Amino acid sequence: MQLISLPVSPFAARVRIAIRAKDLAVEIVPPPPGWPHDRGFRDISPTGRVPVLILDDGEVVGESAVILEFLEEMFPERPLLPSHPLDRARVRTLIRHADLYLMPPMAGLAGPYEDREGRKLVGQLVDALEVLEGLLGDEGEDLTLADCALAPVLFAAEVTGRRLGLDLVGSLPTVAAYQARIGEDERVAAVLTEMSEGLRTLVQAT
Ligand SMILES: N[C@@H](CCC(=O)N[C@@H](CS)C(=O)NCC(=O)O)C(=O)O
Repeated sequence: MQLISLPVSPFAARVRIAIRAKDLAVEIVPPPPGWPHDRGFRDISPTGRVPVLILDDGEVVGESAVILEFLEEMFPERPLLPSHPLDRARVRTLIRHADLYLMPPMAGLAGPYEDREGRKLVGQLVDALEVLEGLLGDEGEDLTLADCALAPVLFAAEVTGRRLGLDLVGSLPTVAAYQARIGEDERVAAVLTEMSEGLRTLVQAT
């Protein structure tokens, strides 16, 4: 299998954590030159987005949350979903929260924006982090798909906050404690290091 991935992408990073956790033989490759508009890449990923998982028979699975579920179903030996349906629902709620409420304002703040729009995006991000503070707290010891998704998102929130001169995570004790705990997992730590190194390379190139 191959994963088309970018080091800094929080969506790709979540899949790389799951790949490490499941100890899968997946080649990590960058998108082709010309990404995201390259026509050949659009044949593989109609939205032009990464990550994309390419199976050995050429079949393609896109959308990071779908890739996580696909890997879980294909390779259940090292589970990243708890056994009880309610616990599974909790995990999926956290991933939905990351995708619907945390990532969109951060994506907006990564690009150019007017002052008023910037204030609105920061407000949305702060609200979403406060909701996360209430959602977290009952996690077990075992790594889950939610941890795979949230660790890169919280890394991105820290980077976003630093750029804006705001301590977005440090003021939320449950989120901060959770971030510190999952950061100690060696599979998570390895991918967060890849994100840091990718970010450094990007900053040097601009
Ligand atoms: N919903 C997608 C989002 C993926 C995404 O937005 N990836 C970004 C990189 S972090 C991308 O490919 N952007 C290219 C573009 O916006 O054209 C997923 O979960 O996989």
